[in-house]
Amino acid sequence: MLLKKKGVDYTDISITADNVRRQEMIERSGRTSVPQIFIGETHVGGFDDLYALDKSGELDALLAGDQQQG
Ligand SMILES: N[C@@H](CCC(=O)N[C@@H](CS)C(=O)NCC(=O)O)C(=O)O
Repeated sequence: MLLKKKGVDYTDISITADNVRRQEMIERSGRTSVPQIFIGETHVGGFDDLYALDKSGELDALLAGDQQQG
């Protein structure tokens, strides 16, 4: 909802029935909980981490950087 509110286009990958994607998520994030949020190649973490980044003002900069890279 936070990303939607910001008008960010994102892909939601369900790992519920996909062990390959689940393994990929664990390898890339080092975590097993969901969601694991990535902006470009940057691993943000879960929702708490995303919210903290927004509060500190770093989320907008990260999103802007990702859009510049395409
Ligand atoms: N602090 C995390 C909490 C995430 C969380 O509790 N996820 C639950 C599902 S809603 C989960 O994945 N539990 C299973 C696990 O931790 O492996 C966040 O903000 O994203």
